Amino acid sequence: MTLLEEFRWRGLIYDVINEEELEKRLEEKPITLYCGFDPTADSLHIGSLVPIITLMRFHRAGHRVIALTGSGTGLVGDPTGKKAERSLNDVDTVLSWGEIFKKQFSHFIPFDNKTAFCLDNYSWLGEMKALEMWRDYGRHFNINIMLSKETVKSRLEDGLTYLEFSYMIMQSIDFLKMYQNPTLRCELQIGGQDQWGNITSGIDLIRKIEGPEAKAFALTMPLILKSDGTKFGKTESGAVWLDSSKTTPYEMYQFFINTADNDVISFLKYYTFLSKEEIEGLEKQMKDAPHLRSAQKALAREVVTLVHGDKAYLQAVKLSEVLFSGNIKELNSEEIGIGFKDVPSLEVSSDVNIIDALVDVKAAVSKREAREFLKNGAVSINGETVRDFDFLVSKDKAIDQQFTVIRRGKKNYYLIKH
Ligand code: 383
Repeated sequence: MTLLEEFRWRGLIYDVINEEELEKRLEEKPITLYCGFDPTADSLHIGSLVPIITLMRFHRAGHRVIALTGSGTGLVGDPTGKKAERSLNDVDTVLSWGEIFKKQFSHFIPFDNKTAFCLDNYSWLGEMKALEMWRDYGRHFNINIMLSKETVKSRLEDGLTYLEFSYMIMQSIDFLKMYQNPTLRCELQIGGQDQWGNITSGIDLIRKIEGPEAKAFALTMPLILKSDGTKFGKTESGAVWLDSSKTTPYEMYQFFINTADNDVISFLKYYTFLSKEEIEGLEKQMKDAPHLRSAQKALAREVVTLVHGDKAYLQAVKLSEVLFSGNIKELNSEEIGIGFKDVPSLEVSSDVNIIDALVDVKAAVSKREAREFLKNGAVSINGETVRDFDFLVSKDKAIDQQFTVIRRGKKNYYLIKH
């Protein structure tokens, strides 16, 4: 399989410019390509992961990759897909988020300044004079063409500012600059399908400035859709971030382990480096024994290991098993802090009676209900069923003298912090 054939099999290609030529070009000699990411938050999220992994696939296949942090463009804000103008972030904030992005990229891509580069468009856009922008570049942009791009068209009714309108020009300048740079000679830009208008406008600019013979390519990847039509990448508590202090490895593990059967094979193709044979094997296992969820387990294992490493992955598996079985005693306080990050919790300064604790942490609506739960054996404390109405929730019995985990029924967890 050629690289593009593999991408096609993985469902990674939404659109390509000059597909045949690109196919030939990739087989001939290494190409340089880039993908841009605007620092609009203090971490990359799961939506950035497919383009990052795609850069990794190109790099592993011997091509040269550029992960471009868009601190310059991030100060403007891509109107693509946005219903209204976003609030502008200040320069220091965007630059500091950009630094975080670079750190996160380097976790995935071994930047060596020969085959892999980590650049920031602030280094050229930040210095550009307004007159240069208008005279050298602006004059190549035809308003009619700009207006016909989907991202602009869709915003005309609601109002699009001049600042946002000019975003496309900046992204085009990036492609041109990296194309012109003799050590980079970047010929291909990749991005999600939402980026098509911005990428093709860059190719037009390259042709206008470098001549009609100039060869530049575009490849877009499909937006990830779930088979049930709901948005991918969001959990009840918000986006799935790559920063482990925002989304713990355990939460990411849970996110992927809960992938629907209808989605899991395509996600394995997008998100993992598992081979066609391995993925087809998992597909067969899913058909033969769907209850084992081998495909989901493989997906969660591959992604969590890629993003957070082996140790965090193993801890996430352990947490999942313990939370399922209820053997809370197997956890230490660090694991409890991670596993129970989002459960209802209560801080106490002295020992409390179990019935009061159940009511205070909102595991029961009344003392009467709390007694009922205890009587029925529905309550366990640190993994052991408690029926005694006089049981004391105490620091002494707490895990690492810090946490008491209350479980009510099969799935409801509560945390008492001592
Ligand atoms: C900036 C300067 C460039 C090239 C690209 C950019 C960023 C681009 C953009 N991308 C999105 C982002 O930053 O806004 N204008 O959040 C997302 N990307 C990638 C992918 C995606 C896109 O970072 O589809 C999802 O992740 O292209 O929405 O010279």
